Amino acid sequence: MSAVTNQGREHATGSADAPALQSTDSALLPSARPVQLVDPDGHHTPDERYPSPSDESLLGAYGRLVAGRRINDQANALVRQGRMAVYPSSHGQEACQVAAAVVLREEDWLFPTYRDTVAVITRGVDPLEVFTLLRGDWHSGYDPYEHRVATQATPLATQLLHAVGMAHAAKLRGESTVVLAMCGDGATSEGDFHEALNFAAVFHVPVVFFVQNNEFAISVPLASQSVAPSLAHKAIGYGMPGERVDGNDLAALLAVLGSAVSRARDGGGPSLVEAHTYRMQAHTNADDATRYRSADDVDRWIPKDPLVRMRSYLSGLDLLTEDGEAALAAEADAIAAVIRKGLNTDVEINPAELFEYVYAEKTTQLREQAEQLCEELARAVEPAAAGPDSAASRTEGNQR
Ligand SMILES: Cc1ncc(C[n+]2csc(CCOP(=O)(O)OP(=O)(O)O)c2C)c(N)n1
Ligand SMILES: [Mg+2]
Repeated sequence: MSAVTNQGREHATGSADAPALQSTDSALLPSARPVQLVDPDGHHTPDERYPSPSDESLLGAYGRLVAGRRINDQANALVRQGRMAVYPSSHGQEACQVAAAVVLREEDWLFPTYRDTVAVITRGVDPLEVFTLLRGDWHSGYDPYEHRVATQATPLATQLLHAVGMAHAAKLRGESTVVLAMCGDGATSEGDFHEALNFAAVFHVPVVFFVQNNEFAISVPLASQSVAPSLAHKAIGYGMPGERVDGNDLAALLAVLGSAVSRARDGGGPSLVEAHTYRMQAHTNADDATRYRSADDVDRWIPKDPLVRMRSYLSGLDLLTEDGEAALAAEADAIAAVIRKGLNTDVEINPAELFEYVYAEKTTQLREQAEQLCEELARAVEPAAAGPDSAASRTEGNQR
């Protein structure tokens, strides 16, 4: 007895006649070593399965890499200056960020995590709208539909299910949309990760799961998170291909993610790509990474920096001159200046907006909470008339 799934694989319904594995199954396994096209010294390391991206696309993506690093540096500075509440930096992971955005077409969708700000900006979202969220004064600073980028998700792995739903809908409508869903190594331990991958595989939807394995989930190292041979190996358990890639090699990322996206667009179904990279900085500004890892561990990753590597590679081919490099740095500085100016401009906050746009119609509890807050705010203002020692006049004094 056997049952046929929508992919045509036959499953035995009795253990006695369990089917033999198909000869193609081992093709679902990832490479023994992460795919690399440019080594840390900037030398080309060809891989017959993945042709190198064109010089033009590499140079274009390198410009985004320079901007991405500058955006991370600027955001960190703004946090220290108290202009932004929190920033999960992708310093050192910028090659993953840039590749995830540039392999997609306009009609595709990107589902990012909280750490993927550079990917969101590379996809075209206005940096100031992105940072509005991280400043903490709006629900989400950008319209997801404008550039087809879902809101950045803080709850781990929830976005993977949303991404699969989006891909499933696109398939039912007969659209050519591909969805790229990002998550971290820690998120692969979530039940939502399992549900998303299983659903995607069974319904054969056009989604690429992109795991940035930066070796930590806050303070938890990967070894305490998973003992799978690699995170990419998890794919075969769902019946989809998994691949591993050097997450600090922009060329390899463009090739591997580009191939996964094309496969999904051509009806090949979902796949999982694991990028091996490293979180060079603390989890966020609220974390002290020196409590759980040594400076030596971090230093070992400095020579693998994605930016330096691509610069050496492109300079070695005479594709990048000093003038070209200076022009890219100036463009990145201009983006940083816009971010700085925007975040140094004080905005009027209306606390009552907290309750708007949560539901089309407010629930009873939400209405009560909104009324309670408005009453409290009004009470804080009323005693102003009572004299110079009142709470309101003290508040006013503090704001000068
Ligand atoms: C469902 C859920 N559980 C726990 C948390 C708390 N939390 C926030 S970030 C994080 C670590 C995630 O690590 P990883 O997925 O590797 O992503 P990274 O921060 O390294 O990019 C945890 C446990 C959360 N945000 N959501
Ligand atoms: Mg991680």
